[in-house]
Amino acid sequence: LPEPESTPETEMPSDDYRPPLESLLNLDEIEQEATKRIPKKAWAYYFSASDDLITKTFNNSVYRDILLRPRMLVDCTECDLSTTLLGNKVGVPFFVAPAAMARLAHPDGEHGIAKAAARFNALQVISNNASMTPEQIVDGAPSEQMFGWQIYVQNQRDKSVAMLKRINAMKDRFKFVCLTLDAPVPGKRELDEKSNFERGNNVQAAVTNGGDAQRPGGGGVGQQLFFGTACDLTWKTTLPWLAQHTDLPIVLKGIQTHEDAYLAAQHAPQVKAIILSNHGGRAMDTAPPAVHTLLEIRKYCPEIFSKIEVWVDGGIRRGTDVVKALCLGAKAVGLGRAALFGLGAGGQAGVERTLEILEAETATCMRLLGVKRISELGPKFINSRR
Ligand code: FMN
Repeated sequence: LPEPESTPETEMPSDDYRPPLESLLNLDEIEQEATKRIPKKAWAYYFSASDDLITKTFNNSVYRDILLRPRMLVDCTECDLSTTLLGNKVGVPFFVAPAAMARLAHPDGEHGIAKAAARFNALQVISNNASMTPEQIVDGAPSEQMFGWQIYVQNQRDKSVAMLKRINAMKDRFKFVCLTLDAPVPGKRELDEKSNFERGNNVQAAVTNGGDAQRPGGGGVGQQLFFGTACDLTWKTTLPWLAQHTDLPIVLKGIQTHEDAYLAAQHAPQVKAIILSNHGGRAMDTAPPAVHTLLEIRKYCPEIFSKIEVWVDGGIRRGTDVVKALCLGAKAVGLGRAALFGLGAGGQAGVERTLEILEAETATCMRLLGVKRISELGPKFINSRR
């Protein structure tokens, strides 16, 4: 036998070996690469979820139990992933969900995510607690690129009103305000606590958007990253208050039951969409994955699909996950950690790689199903026995 050219030892990559981004083939590999590259505290902040991570784990596994029904002998030469969200054309049916403090992963931060999203004409929802100002993030974005701005209503309402004014002034860029409902108090994220990620230190340095980064008192259990979010929001008072301070359509994020989805739809047309979300398992542990809420809505109040758009997020890792959610009635799916880990793996280029993989996987899935356009997706492609 010929001698091997090198021994296995000499082929072992060194600790600081950086594989080319193209060699990372799926979102899990990108997360693994980011895990090696980003500071431990940033990793703990991104990775962590509440209590026993039951909801987070379920988010990540739930799509595996849904099976697809591919049809044969359908011409799939063409495959168009574009769709519309709130009447705006986007290139792909997935969007970047609001996630705080992207600069902890990489100096490109949310602006790097925006530039990556532009390549795919993907919607980006900017967090209330972003690590760059909304003006910095959208700076230089192509005019057709769609942004939304996410708000946590602050105890000091004047701070929220001031931010809403700033967003209103950029109405040409921001197509909606997204009110997050599912985290009036933070979940108990023990991994995050363990990492000694001190409030008022990294957080203050990272948050530059005028959000209320500091909340005196509290601390301890799950409190490290509490941003002064108000706990006294109600269906009766909060939506009229918000409508008073923004001209933009409202999207409600964090809906987890068909009852609340129904209530949200009662506020159409001001409320134009809901995001079924459990905050990536970071709020209430043992809350349902979004796809369960989607199924509840299909069963108990399917009429709301014609009144408002229903978006989902949580645990999207594969193109097949995207397609399954769309088949069950979601208009779009959001990426939380996937975008952050993409950034951690390689800055803007890492996010581009993440979106490129998901775009290619989604197209492959559609072609294998026998579908050319997003509008053709529906429950007939889902195996109802599961
Ligand atoms: N949701 C918000 O509405 N506002 C936030 O500021 C926010 N920050 C987040 C920060 C991190 C590190 C993570 C992981 C999630 C955050 N989320 C926030 C929740 C995401 O918008 C989204 O609902 C969730 O991450 C989706 O789950 P996935 O991470 O499995 O994709």
